[in-house]
Amino acid sequence: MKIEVEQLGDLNKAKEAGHNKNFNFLSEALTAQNKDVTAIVNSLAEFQVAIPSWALGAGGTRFGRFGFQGEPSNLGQKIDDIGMLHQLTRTAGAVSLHIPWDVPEDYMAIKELASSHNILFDAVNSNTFQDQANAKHSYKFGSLSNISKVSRDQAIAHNLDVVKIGDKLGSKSLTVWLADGSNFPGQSNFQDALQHTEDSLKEIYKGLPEDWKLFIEYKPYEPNFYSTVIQDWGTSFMLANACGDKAYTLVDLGHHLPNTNIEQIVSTLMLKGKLGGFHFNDSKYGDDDLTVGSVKPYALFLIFNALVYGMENNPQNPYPAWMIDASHNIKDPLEDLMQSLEAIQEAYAKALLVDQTKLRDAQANHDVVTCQEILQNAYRTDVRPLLEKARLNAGGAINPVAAYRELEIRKKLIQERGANSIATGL
Ligand code: AOS
Ligand code: ZN
Ligand code: ZN
Repeated sequence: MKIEVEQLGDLNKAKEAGHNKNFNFLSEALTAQNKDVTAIVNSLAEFQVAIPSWALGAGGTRFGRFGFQGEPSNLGQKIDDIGMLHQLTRTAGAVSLHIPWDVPEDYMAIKELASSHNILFDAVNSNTFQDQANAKHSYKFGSLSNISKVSRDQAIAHNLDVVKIGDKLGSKSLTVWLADGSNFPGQSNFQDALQHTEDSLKEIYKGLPEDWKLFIEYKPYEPNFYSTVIQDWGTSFMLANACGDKAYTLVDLGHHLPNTNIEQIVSTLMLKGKLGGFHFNDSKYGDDDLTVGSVKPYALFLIFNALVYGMENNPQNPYPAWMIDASHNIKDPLEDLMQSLEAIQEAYAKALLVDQTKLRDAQANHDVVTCQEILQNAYRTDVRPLLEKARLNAGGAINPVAAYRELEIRKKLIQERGANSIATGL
């Protein structure tokens, strides 16, 4: 399945007049507000989000999985799917591999395939939340936190293997997400579990190449429902500090209890130079992994406002690694990912419109109403023509979802791969 440049050009031609009209109108309005439209469009074009190798299938829940036809059944096909997403959106220029679900068989071939699509290898993800086939020791009662040293050592060794695999592909970071915790009060000793986790992470950290980063993800509950060892950003931050300069906290938007002020967490971490990675999704209740921006777009904008502020004012914080961590359940995974990418770019563009100087002044004058006006003026602007322009400049589609449908890509994937191909993933 390959989209020809001419095909895309023809689709864009049909939409170009409408796009130009909307873009010129918006551009004039923003220029009148002293906004540098070209700079914003360039920032949007530069913003790239990694696609996880487990997100190209339909996903599902523990109650069942309704497959989507034409799913990629091997890593090469997954990278092809991401390449296609990238060609249409120009925003998906990286893949985040899950090990062991997506260990390359032929490293050279996979690297070549990725580079033919202009796809980089972002953070690699380890998996100590399942027992792998032929595993000697079980993670039923934890991995890096396990009371038994042999299980901990096995989990440490797995993470170091993942680093080796990532290193061969050009990845520069390892993401550790632990399911470790307990299901019932009294089941585990909180202090021992935390201490074991810290010691194990330090072992992994020791094995990191000099130019690598370690991202420590937190989550309040699930799959353990009474306690989770790395339950919140504070625990992750503490562990990252215990490891050293190359260790950072990773924020996943779905990993907070309802109504948590995530933008404040982002600000705190960036001030301290410890926000390393970011997983985008949306949720109504918990770690729902819904399409980005589908439930709480204003919250996403406020989070982006904190991210933009941090990127502009916190040189102590590295440029964060962005990834979509969503599940699609009943949607075509590729269409869903395009909707997520659009929502991310939209929130980013709106955050770039916030007049930070005026906001500072209004804050200094305790003009609370103006503070809110500044944020909401930015949020209420329809920025989609800016996104279209960024894509068009880079050779992408004015409207990716429409192009995907007009080109009948899913139909062609089913013809190529068959109706029953199933992708590995969550
Ligand atoms: C789990 O809830 C986390 O969001 C992880 O980031 C991720 O989905 C998992 O580690 C898959 O590898
Ligand atoms: Zn995540
Ligand atoms: Zn999650």
